Amino acid sequence: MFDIIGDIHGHAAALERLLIKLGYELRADGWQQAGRKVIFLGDFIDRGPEQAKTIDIAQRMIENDHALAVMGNHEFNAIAWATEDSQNSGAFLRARTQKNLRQHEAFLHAVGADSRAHRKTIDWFKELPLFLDLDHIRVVHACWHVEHLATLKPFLDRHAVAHPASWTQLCRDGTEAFAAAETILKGMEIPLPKGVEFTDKDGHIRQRTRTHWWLADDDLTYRDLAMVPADIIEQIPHQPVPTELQPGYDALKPLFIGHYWMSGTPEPINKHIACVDWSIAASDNPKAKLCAYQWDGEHELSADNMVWVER
Ligand SMILES: [Mn+2]
Repeated sequence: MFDIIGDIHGHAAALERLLIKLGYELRADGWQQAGRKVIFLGDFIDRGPEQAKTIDIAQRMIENDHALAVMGNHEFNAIAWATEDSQNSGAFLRARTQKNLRQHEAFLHAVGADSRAHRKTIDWFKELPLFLDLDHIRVVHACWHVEHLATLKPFLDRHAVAHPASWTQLCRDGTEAFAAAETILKGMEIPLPKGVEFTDKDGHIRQRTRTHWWLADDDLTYRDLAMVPADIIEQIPHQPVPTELQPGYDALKPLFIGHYWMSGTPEPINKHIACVDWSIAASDNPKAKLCAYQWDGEHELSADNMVWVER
């Protein structure tokens, strides 16, 4: 049985408290519990204070068969930051701009930029599967999108990127492979109807919105589907959304996702999907939580199985 743990972002102390709460013990070969395994949802790094330690804990659990993991968008970005673009000499797959550096510099500091430890960590990130489709549950960082998963398939071996050369394609904006990796790791974005835009909290004008991608219904409107802050939702019109922009979720197996910085009291999104990211790295939230879902084989998910610690 599995304990699915959400985005950690370098909060190793909270991770250890959560593992204890879930019944894991620290032994010579890492944290473990007979009969159970952890599944990490990705986003081990960026933002938090103990990123190297977080990686160490997860890596040892995985190596000793006490855990599985999928990749988060922060690991994907870390790979792209560290990987030279084979088609543009001197450039990297993620542009080394000031903005991208700011997002990533705590990690670079933690491992030592361009050090051996950095390279080893990136090699480990590259081995992480982009999703898991197990016998009874599914796991992906942000969005289970059947067509995008199919697009990624030729690049993968046991759900991890098979060939080093594939990173160039997966990171090339404008390709189908890039759109697929973006969507499953960062969630689905759709264009708003023609002429509709909104201003986000940073003052940027947006013509696209993140979505509650798991919803699907003939009557759904852009306002139903848009995932924007409460003070912005009124700017999104109640206009029907074309059904091809609603992947929905088939609910054949329970699905676990992270990524969405939930707040409030942890509970599943619905009977078939639980988001286990409760914003441990949100510095402005005194109730920031690291959360897990204790899965015991049930087909319908329950709020009773959400377990968490506060920062
Ligand atoms: Mn994320």
